[in-house]
Amino acid sequence: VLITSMVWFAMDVAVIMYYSDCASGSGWGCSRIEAGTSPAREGRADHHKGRAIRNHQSEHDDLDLGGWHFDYPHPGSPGEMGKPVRTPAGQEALMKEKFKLNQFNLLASDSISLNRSLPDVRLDGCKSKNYPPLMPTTSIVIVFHNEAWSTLLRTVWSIIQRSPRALLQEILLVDDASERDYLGEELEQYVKTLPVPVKVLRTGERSGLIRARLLGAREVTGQVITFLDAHVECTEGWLEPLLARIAEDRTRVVCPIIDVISDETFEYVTASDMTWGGFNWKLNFRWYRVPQREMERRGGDRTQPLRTPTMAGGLFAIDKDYFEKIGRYDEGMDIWGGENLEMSFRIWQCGGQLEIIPCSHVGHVFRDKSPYSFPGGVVNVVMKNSARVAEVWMDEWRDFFFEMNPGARSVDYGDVSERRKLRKDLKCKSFRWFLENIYPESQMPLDYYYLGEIRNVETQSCLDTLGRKSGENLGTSYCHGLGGNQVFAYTKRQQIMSDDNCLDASNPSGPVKLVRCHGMGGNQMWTYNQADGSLKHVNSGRCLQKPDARDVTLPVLKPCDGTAAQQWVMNGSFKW
Ligand code: LR7
Ligand code: MN
Repeated sequence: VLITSMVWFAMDVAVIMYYSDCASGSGWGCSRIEAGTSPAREGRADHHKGRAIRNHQSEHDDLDLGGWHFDYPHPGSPGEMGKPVRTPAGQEALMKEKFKLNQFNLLASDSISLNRSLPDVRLDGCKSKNYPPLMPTTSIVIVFHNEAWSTLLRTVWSIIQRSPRALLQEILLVDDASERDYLGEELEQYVKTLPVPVKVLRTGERSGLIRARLLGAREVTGQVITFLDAHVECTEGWLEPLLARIAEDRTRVVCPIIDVISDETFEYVTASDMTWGGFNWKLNFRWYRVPQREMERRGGDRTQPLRTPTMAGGLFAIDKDYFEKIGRYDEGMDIWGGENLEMSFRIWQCGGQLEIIPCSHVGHVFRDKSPYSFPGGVVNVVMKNSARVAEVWMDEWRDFFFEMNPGARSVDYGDVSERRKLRKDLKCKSFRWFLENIYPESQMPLDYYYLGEIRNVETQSCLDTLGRKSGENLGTSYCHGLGGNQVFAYTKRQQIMSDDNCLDASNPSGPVKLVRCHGMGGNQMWTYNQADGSLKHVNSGRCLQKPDARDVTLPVLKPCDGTAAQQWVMNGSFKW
């Protein structure tokens, strides 16, 4: 073991030195790898300067870049060091047209070299960390549907450039039935010229990212599977801290900090290390600020792993055997969505740990819209996947999802008995355990009396957030019975919640507002009297009343008088 680990160590150091040498511009001259098109297509094979030219350290087999050599960073080339790319004057129309292909600025992406340089964005404390000499190897699985050439290959090149060769077993590209010619034979030829093993696998028919990843995972020969989206860029030192956490404990599932690559300019922008993953009542994944208690658990050290309730889903590493043991993915999920929450809940509830590793940074092209089709319709697909998550993992808290999306009740979400069996076989803990121990800050209250619409007896209108945000006024409107903005929970802590927000009145004669729930009582405490239907604001002693003539959508606080205007019905199952 000692000998092996020494060899490993030596290789790592050599590899890391090699790459940082290149990054600092010293050593060998390096050529820029053109982005927009594959060398094969445009006959630019000159970037591949012949296999005979090997690098200075060619005696180390693991350092052989197969004849590729870099001029690095590439002076004068767009986007170097993660800088934004400006669209040249006169190209705006073309830019707009090409944007539609992938919902990002393809013109910009195509102008940036495939092996562009990036800043080292890590905290200083990360740069001096020592990692175990013996670490598992990883296979990287990247699934894609109609991905652009330049973003896909820049993903691959960023891995090649910035991963210690000894740790990188292979890259598996899983094509999920793309309809673009260059992703066919041409891609297969291109990857053969790369200095690391890259395989192209194909699903044959559109199976969605979840089943495409399952296909990739089956072919993995490394000890760890690292999943990445197909439009990312890995930065200096991204891989070692991920694998180190798994080397210590194979039940850890680890994510990098996901930085932002602008969909407009391809600028590399670092994301906050103070956010983690949560979810709302609709079961959308959302970023939230890391609470103080987690900062304290880490002793205020921002380089320490963060125990996140959920993950975004696209970028994470997991031990291969653990992936199998914990139930891979839910094969019943289609196209996109939900699988990230499913895996997050499953990991925590079944004894694993989910972490964000702040020393690992990978950029991702975030976009506003999805560029591809969703066979079956985007709403149905995502609702189906989320319904499966709710049904299998969330126990009674599944009601939050179904109240918000009454339509999901009639979606055919298929058979979940296998997944429920998995939960039982693995002796997984309850969703209550998850909320109590992992995510006490969750928007889903632990104990609540009521969940549903709140209707005024006189007007027969319902309280409605009208889709407003924190800090804005509460509204009312015609009761539509469609959930969403008319769903409220009355909690054991006497809050009236709607997703992230609570009804809050800081001024007894002012409007009732929606404010982020703080859980400290105060202006967010209400007493509901089931017998007379009154909703009393505790601090002011006033009662919630239907809107008056001045603003017909704005409920008001008035001295309690027991009239129908102050009577509210919480209809349905009221749990006292
Ligand atoms: O049918 C499909 N087949 C595919 O192969 C649909 C998609 N895909 C591929 C696609 O080409 C891409 O490489 O799957 C990958 C993810 O799809 P994106 O990039 O269109 O979606 P996204 O970035 O919004 O996806 C986020 O949420 C998804 C929920 O299913 C997945 O978990 C993605 O991996 C996830 N991406 C990230 O976590 C990156 C950070 C985004 C955030 C927050
Ligand atoms: Mn993505």
